[in-house]
Amino acid sequence: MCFGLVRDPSYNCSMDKLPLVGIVMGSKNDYDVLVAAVEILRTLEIPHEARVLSAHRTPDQLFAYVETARERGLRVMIAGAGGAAHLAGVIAAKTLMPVLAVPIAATPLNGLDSLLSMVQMPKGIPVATLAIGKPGAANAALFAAEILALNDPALYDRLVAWRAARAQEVLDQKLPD
Ligand code: RP5
Repeated sequence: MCFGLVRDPSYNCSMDKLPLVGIVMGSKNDYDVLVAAVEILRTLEIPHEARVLSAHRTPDQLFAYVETARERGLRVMIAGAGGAAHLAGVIAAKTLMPVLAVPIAATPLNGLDSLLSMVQMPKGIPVATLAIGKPGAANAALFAAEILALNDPALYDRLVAWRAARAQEVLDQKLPD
């Protein structure tokens, strides 16, 4: 459930609070990658929503979504898409919220097409592009958390604990004899 202004049942909301992070993907098939972002946001207790919208196939609906995003409480956008991936750039063109882009390997070019489409934004419309695939999706969520933690000490503490746990995982690794 989502409280507040969200009435569209196609929104996938989380944590019974107004979402702070909006995840948009160009196809349901991209969710296999974007789920890595969802998992991080859940772990860090950051309210979020996820939705399928395509820059090419549903441009009007994408514009409508982005135009109301800030007034609905969203503060950071994560956009994942494959191929000629214009999703993040189009979102960035319509908002001043930070837009974090996740390139997805969805074509025979294995994500390089998506990476270059996202990273080569023209001066004036910034998009922060992460790595191709799940590592990029996870890092997009962590980056979103770092942005939100600037004004949320409790979230900052959760990030500190999350990173300490990752360090401990490495220190606990044992090599075979
Ligand atoms: C992009 O085209 C989507 O982001 C997806 O990665 C890719 C292929 O879309 P589908 O044919 O899987 O729906 O717009």
